[in-house]
Amino acid sequence: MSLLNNTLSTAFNKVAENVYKQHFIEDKKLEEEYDDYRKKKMYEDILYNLSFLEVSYNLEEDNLFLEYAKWLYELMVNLMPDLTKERIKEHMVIHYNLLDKELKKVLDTFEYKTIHNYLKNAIELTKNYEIKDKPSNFNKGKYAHIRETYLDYLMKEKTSKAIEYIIEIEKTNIPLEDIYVDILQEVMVEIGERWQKNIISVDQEHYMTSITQTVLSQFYTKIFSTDRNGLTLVACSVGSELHEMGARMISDLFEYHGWDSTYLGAGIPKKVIINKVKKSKPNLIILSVTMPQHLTECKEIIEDLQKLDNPPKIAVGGRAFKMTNQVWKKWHVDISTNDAKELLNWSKEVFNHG
Ligand code: B12
Repeated sequence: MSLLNNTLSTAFNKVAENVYKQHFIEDKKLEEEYDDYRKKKMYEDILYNLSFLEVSYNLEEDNLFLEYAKWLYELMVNLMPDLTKERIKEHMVIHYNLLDKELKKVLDTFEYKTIHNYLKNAIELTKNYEIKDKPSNFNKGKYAHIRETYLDYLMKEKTSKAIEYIIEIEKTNIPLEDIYVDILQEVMVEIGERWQKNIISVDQEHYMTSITQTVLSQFYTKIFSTDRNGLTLVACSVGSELHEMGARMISDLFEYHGWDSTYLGAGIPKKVIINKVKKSKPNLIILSVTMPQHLTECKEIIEDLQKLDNPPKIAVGGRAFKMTNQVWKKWHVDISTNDAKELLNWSKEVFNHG
């Protein structure tokens, strides 16, 4: 009874095609409102929505689809300022109803019942949803000014000033852990918010990400010059996930605390991860997931890791887990934390290192 292995995955394209075509038939105004670019995005979004339905179903995490429905509605409102919020709600309700109709044709009764409920709840939520500002740490606390100054340099594309600024800040005795987690990570979250609100464009977001990665590499001499503690870890992002800064930050900070880290980045096939663990026998494996669609693969990797003789301690985390109802507690993992600092604290207790 897995959507991933059976019906939905193989039927994705057909369902998406039918939903797309039907939407233009049922909602005549759409043709005037959507240019070619919007039409292309609409088709991509249908596939995306299906993948979120699938992972919610596979992991029995109904809240995941609702969180996604909120995010999608907000994104559409921001991307299409020429349309009213009520009109966008109409788009979404028609879309969810069409998904329901098409999925009824391809799913078995049990699958459809669950999916129907997800879509019904998403329709209810969308109809009543009001966009509110999300709680953010960006402008709060002792590092607010540093975050704002750094992001301001990035907004103005003052590359060398941005990099030098963080290098100088580090010399003022702010712990490296705080620079990573409380400053740079928070700035990245704010960058994501600004992208979603259509305040910054995709190229700006890519540029800011790339500069922040350059900033991280400025600390390598410091990170790699600490005493070793004899512990090893392997870290990576799961599946076709492209978000890899979280796993990298964790690797860097553990390296700084004496671990030998092997950071594999993103796009690593499941088999390669398992073979690497078999070969290197690390004390800890870090699996990072940002986009919820990759949670199913993460679960599969964990199942395969558990089959090994003497598996390493397994840690999972990343934004995707924060969207679930602590799904990791149903899996055989040792820990999940919100950020790298919390994971370090856990590891100090479990592995007894300084
Ligand atoms: C940079 C970025 C990108 C870059 C990533 C580049 C790179 N080299 O990593 C690029 C441009 C590739 C990208 C692409 C996309 N992105 Co993006 N991206 C971001 C952004 C702005 C920052 C991510 C980041 O680096 N954060 C900093 C790191 C350090 O934080 P972190 O990953 O959360 O990690 C910390 C903790 O979570 C934790 N942690 C992480 N891993 C682990 C593991 C363990 C074991 C533990 C214990 C803890 C842990 O510790 C870490 C350190 O403290 C986020 C915004 C956000 N809120 O995260 C959007 C965001 C994640 N992206 C988003 C989207 C939609 C996309 C795209 C779909 C856009 C598109 N239409 O193409 C694609 C999808 C690509 C894919 N297939 O994966 C959305 C996701 C929304 C959703 N519905 O889930 C976000 C939230 C933006 C937004 N506000 O809407 N993105």
